[in-house]
Amino acid sequence: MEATPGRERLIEQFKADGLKVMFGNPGTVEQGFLDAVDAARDFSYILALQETVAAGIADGYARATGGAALLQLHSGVGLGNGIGMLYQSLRGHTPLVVVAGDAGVRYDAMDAQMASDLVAMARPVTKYATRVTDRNSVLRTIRRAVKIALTPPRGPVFVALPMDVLDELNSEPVLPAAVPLTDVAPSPASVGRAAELLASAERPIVLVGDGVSLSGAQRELVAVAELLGADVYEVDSSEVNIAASHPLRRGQTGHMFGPHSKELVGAADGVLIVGTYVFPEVFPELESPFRADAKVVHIDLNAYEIAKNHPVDLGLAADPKQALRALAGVLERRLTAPRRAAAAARLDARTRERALALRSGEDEQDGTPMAVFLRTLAERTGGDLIVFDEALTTSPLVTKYLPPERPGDYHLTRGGSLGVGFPGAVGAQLAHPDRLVVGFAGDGGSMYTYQALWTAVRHGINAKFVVCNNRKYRLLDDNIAQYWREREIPEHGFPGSFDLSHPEIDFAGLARSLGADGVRVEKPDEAVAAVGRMLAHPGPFLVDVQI
Ligand SMILES: Cc1ncc(C[n+]2csc(CCOP(=O)(O)OP(=O)(O)O)c2C)c(N)n1
Ligand SMILES: [Mg+2]
Repeated sequence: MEATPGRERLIEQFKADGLKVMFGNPGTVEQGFLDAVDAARDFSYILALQETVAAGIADGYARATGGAALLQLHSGVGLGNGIGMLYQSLRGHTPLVVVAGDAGVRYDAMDAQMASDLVAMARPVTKYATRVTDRNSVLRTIRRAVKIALTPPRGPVFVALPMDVLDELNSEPVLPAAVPLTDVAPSPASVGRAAELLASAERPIVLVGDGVSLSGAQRELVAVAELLGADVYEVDSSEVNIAASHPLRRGQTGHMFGPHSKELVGAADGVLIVGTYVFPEVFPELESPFRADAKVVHIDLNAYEIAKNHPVDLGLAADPKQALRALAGVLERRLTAPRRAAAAARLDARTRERALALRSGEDEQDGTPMAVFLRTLAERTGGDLIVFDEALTTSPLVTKYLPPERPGDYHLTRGGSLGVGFPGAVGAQLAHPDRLVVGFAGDGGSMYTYQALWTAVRHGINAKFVVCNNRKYRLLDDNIAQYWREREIPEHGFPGSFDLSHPEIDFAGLARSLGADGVRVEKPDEAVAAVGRMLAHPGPFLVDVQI
């Protein structure tokens, strides 16, 4: 193949891997490459004004497409800015292909301005980090990075691209990366053993995470849960792994407190863990939260997470869809009539409970501006929208009115890094230009990445944004109240650093200054009008809802 400059060939490689959009923020050491990007056909660059924003948009785009996304950062300083967001991509298993320029291999010994060990910086927040130093290993390295990013457990990868290496002629073949298929089923003997361990449980539970949605195993999960009559808890779940309306779905175990999760899972005598890890809390229980005699089966493609902290009786490194389908088949054949009847009774009880809860579902927040806004939005759209949820303490209200039902229609923040909601919505909207996408963020969280609105306007990405404005870091108030209770410290005023009440932030004004439009909602009737304006507005629009 005829040799061409590496900076141009690299773009051909990205395109061969289906990476036709690059999110980023530029710098001088990437200038030659970005020049080539401008000239390239069928390849676009989405400009963000800060690297956290670029990383967040790329993350949202990858989550919404289900594929990889390409992120360009500027040298060590840009990578440094992006690292908090890359951490959440790592925790959430987003396949991001991250590249950054450096001045050139020829300058390595100089330790000059901008020089830094990019690979060492990227390593803790990526699955794989490397630097290309040979002109004829640029494409090979990118292919390897793409393969690693997309192979479960998925995650971000990093490739440093020195300017002099990209300026040289490159004669590598342009070929798509070969990503291995991982739809592997466990052996019949292993599935039989799993069924044996779980079939006799009288209080079975299933703990699920995003490994279920990645393998498209929602239907198989429901089949197994119904056969066992098992409650399903979501653990570290940020996608739709089971429809919100399914009677066996019991919600999330939570990200903060181990004792809370233990309370939920501690009585179970049969535990099936699928596509997640136990447990994701910031303050987990150090002892196993399961009953000593509980039988625990863990299915995941991510073998690292199986029995990571607590022993299991059986671990299956297998694809959740394949494994659950096989397990459902065996349970169908082997469950005795009394066991089936008991499982059906448990499912029945949960179905009745759910119906009752729906009937008495009124709560004191229902008349608030936020509730009216959400109810109106649900009515006007018939629930046909994509929600990117970083509403934090307002999230329960958001999901009450806009329940996560269909895979792909709901993405929850993950990994603990604030500022995911608005960029995430921009990425999801770019992935689905014909859908309505609404990003929800707290007043605190939104301010980490507010510039995402500018990017949306600049590139004609018509996402909508909602600030859940309580003028505080409310989650921190809630958490410190728990800390006081645990230590018997008397309640007192919350730390001043958790307060955002002054000076007041004019979120709608801020949206306008970035080229979007916006409105503030203080009263319930204003909420109804705001939904109308938001839906009618032809571009990015922000609603600041006072809580
Ligand atoms: C990058 C980053 N900085 C700080 C924090 C710590 N933190 C966790 S929750 C939170 C408050 C979020 O406030 P807001 O978005 O307004 O939501 P609310 O809790 O009020 O619902 C903070 C500051 C974090 N998780 N990530
Ligand atoms: Mg807040």
